[in-house]
Amino acid sequence: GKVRKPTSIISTICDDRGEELTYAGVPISTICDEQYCVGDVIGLLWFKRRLPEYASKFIEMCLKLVADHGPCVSGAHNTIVAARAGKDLVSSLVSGLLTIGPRFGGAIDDSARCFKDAHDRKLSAEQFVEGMKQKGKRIPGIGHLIKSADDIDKRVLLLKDYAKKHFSSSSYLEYALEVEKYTLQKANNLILNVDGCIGVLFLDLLHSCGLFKKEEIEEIVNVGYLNGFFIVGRSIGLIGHALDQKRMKQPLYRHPWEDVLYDTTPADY
Ligand code: Q5B
Repeated sequence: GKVRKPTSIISTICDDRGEELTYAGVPISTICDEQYCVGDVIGLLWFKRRLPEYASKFIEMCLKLVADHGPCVSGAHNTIVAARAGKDLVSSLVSGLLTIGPRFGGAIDDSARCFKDAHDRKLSAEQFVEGMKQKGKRIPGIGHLIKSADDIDKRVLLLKDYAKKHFSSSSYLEYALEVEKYTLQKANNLILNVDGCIGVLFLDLLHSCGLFKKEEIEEIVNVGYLNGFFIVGRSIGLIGHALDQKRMKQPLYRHPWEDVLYDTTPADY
């Protein structure tokens, strides 16, 4: 019989060989005719299935809410500096994207992992928080540089409200809110932040929508899909910042001397 030559690449999300491109088996004409939204397309290309409308809308809500948070955050700052150094759009964009990580915007996957583990092991909020402290680790998804219990992050409120209206279970969110109650006793800014809220709400969505087996949820959390929402969403704002600087023909940026503490005392080894 015929012997199939082993291929160098396996791809399971889209097929461009036929007359019409398909995303997870759905032709792009259907995607346009039936007005799939960007959340639906993410459902097909990341999760390989059609998500229910409320789930696709939730993804879009995450993208919209993280699209920008002003010029002062790490990502926008880097993008602005790169654009003002004359770099092209893609270089300015990636310069900002590369700041996304455990402290800034990229805490969604780790917060889902940590809260899932603590919730599933039925740790109390105190056991979880103090356990992380003993390990010398910060809780991903907790804390914010400018938002606090007195200056509530509207994005988090909107996400929580959406889940309350549309999700059939919010057990991970409720657990995270217990943790927040505990951390707020330590400091006013140790809130459940936007990364943490997206992380735990996505756990609730995956568990309650009835489309994912337990092993699939484990895989999604372990592989790390969820920072993708911040990366895609914030790209919209970072591109905006790069174009803004170019439109205004802003000159090369140089940080002012007076904002640097020059302490050049030789190290005392
Ligand atoms: N402490 C966010 O730190 C920040 C603690 C904690 C336990 C924690 C910090 C943190 C986890 C990472 C995370 C996502 C660096 C944030 C985002 C998107 C954004 C950004 C924007 C946007 C802030 C003071 C005391 C110390 C610490 C303790 C702090 N965090 N303990 N778990 N998580 N969070 N990142 O305020 O006893 O004095 O030593 O790493 O979730 O990135 O808008 O800016 O849209 O762009 O500088 O919203 O929380 O706190 O370092 O002065 O610490 O609090 O151990 O205790 P801060 P520090 P002690 S959302």
